[in-house]
Amino acid sequence: MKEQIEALRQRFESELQAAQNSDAVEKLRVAYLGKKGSVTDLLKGLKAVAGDQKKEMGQLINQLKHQVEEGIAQQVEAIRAAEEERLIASAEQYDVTLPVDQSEGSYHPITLVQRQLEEIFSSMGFTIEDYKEIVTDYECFEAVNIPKHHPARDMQDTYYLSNGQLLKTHTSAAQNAIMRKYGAPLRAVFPGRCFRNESTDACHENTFFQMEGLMIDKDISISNLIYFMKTMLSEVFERDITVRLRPGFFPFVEPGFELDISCLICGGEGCPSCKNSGWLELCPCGMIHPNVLKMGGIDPEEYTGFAFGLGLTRLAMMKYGIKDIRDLNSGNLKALSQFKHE
Ligand code: FA5
Repeated sequence: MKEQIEALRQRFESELQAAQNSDAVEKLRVAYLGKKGSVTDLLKGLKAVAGDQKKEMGQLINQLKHQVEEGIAQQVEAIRAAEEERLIASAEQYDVTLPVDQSEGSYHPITLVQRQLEEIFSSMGFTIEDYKEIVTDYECFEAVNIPKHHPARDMQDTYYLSNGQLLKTHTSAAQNAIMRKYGAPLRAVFPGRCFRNESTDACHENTFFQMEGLMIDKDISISNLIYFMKTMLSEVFERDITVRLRPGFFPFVEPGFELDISCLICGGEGCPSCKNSGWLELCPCGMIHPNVLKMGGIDPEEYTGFAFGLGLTRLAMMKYGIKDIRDLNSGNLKALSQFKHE
């Protein structure tokens, strides 16, 4: 049997040398290690070997088996490396000294409206603030007067991290930190990406942008709120647009309003972009609730203020006539590269 094992080893070595592609190596594997392979046959034949030689023959066959396994693995790797080399050598050669394509890129429409708004609010004395996307339950809800189990939370289901933090559902999540950072008087806007676990349609996305605004000072009233909203909208759209203000409930403002604009896609007739109502909810707002001021470290006896939460993504839709909000996150350059900074 010893000679038989040695003969098989030599045959394997020469056949392995000859196997120069993965199919041939696979055939070899089956021929030696498969159910009916030569090595397997040898192992089966051990039964017939006399007791005193069984151990030695068993060891020799196992050595051969390992040699075959290793040889096959090495050959597979060698073939893969050779194939890679071949591909690299035959790949198209690039000339790194050629000039780059200098055709102009473009800003995302949301970036354009955000920058325009930042300019408008800066000119009215507001600072521009940045804030995190991952926030605590306290920042997103409790600090804006939405305690645990409050029904207002149902409107803002979101994505939770295993440590209890969450992706912010609205830019109002930064109100508390910004009040604490600057105190009163305060004028600030803070744009940001928001996330909600909701089904998407032509005017709802699960990821969208808002711009929050806060103005806090002595004697701030609803007239100030209306003035700033009107100024902002007329500057953004650079034309007359029809707006309506109606009561709206948000636990962090009292009184609260919904500010809608007449849909500019359908001219108010009703279309999928405005859920066929002719109006688009754009900028809820209201007078900051005393509890929210208190939690922000500001004395509500001394100061009052207004807050708004502008839907930046929807504003971009209206300004640029984009019918479906989902186009804005599509990454489709054909659609998105049409918008240049005017
Ligand atoms: C809020 O998020 C409040 N934090 C806004 C606020 C701030 C009110 C300060 C009062 C004072 P609301 O859930 O309605 O409210 O969202 C505000 C705006 O964000 C909406 O009017 C809309 O323009 C935009 N928005 C909300 N959900 C989506 C969505 N899924 N897709 C796109 N835009 C959305």
